[in-house]
Amino acid sequence: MAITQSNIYESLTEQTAIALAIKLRIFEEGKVLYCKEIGDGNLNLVFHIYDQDEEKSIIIKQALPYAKVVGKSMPLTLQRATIESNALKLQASIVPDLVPKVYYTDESLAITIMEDLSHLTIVRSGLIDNFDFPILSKHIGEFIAKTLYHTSDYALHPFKKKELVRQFSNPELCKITEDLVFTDPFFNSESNDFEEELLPDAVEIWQDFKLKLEVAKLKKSFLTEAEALLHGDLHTGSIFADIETTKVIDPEFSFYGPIGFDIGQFFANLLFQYITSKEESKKEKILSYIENTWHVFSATFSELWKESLDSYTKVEGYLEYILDKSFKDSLGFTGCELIRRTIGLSHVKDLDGIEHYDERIQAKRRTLDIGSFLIKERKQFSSIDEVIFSLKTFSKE
Ligand code: SR1
Ligand code: MG
Repeated sequence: MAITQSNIYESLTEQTAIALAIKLRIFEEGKVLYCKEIGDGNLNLVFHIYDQDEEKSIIIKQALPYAKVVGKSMPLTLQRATIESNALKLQASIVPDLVPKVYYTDESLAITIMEDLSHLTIVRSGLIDNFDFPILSKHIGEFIAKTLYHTSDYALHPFKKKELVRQFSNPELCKITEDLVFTDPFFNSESNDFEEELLPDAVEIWQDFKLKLEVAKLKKSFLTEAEALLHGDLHTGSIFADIETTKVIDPEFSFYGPIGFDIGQFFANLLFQYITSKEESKKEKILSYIENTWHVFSATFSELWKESLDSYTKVEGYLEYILDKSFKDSLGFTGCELIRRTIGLSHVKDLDGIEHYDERIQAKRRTLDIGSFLIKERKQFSSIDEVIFSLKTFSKE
């Protein structure tokens, strides 16, 4: 992978993206190239470039100096492109089959050129369209367990671990999560965004001091526990998949945080489909994805734990303590993600895509209720089966 610093930053257009691909000789000389900007995320430009015979294609991802979803009033560091490409590179050394290949990066232009995954489906859209992803939970359970274990103090020499903590210091993107996930939705903040009908539900959240105390504890974990290198934004829009392949993309929010965070974000984004689906069989399938993700995560992590050279990992009960803490934390983080995607700044199409207005409001109310419940009651749960049982009971009430 080449990394250069040869250019002055300028945001690309479809034409200049093609010119860059030609300059870098990524395609055979003389081929006619086509390009389309396909970015539908909140922050970046994404160019899909392919040749006339559709034999070769690439993705050029470029960070903008501001958050696309808000505009120039929300400036944002270009350094996130470097964090993202370094995280992809590190993840590739641990789980090469579960991340896209990086071909080239340019820090000054804030670009990463990578494998085109457009033959796969973004999991959020696929789930909304009722696709099956039979291997997804196994792959994500492994992705989380392996990337987190291998970047933690359980696996690394303390000097290496601290060097990585420094390398992946990501204050601006962490601040987005601190505000948008942990703070704004729980207060009457300007950034919040919800339908008028949900105002009484939002006010109930803002006045629920038991809930806010628990969110404060979760935010404290996020702020202070440099346990492992997280993906940092592991929602279903950050995963491409089909029936046999899974690729995790977009780790620009990567930083050292608590193990439960990635798990919680993934659980929450699956739960949107559990909450909005009307079909019993689909609801069961979503719950089975959640259950299996946890089982694969804990089994894989426990297996890797045996390799640890840290003396304390041999002490009876320590692994169980780490797993139990991560499990309870993950339920709390799930709740925060459910609530923020409902009344906070950045929404999801699982909820906003429900065309019938009353149905959408009802789905959002259920999301807020489940979110608050998981945050407040997370410590009661000691197994994923209990959580699944409780979610089923919750839906019937
Ligand atoms: C202003 S950025 C909003 C959200 O988009 C990203 O994908 C993260 O989830 C962030 O919170
Ligand atoms: Mg993203």
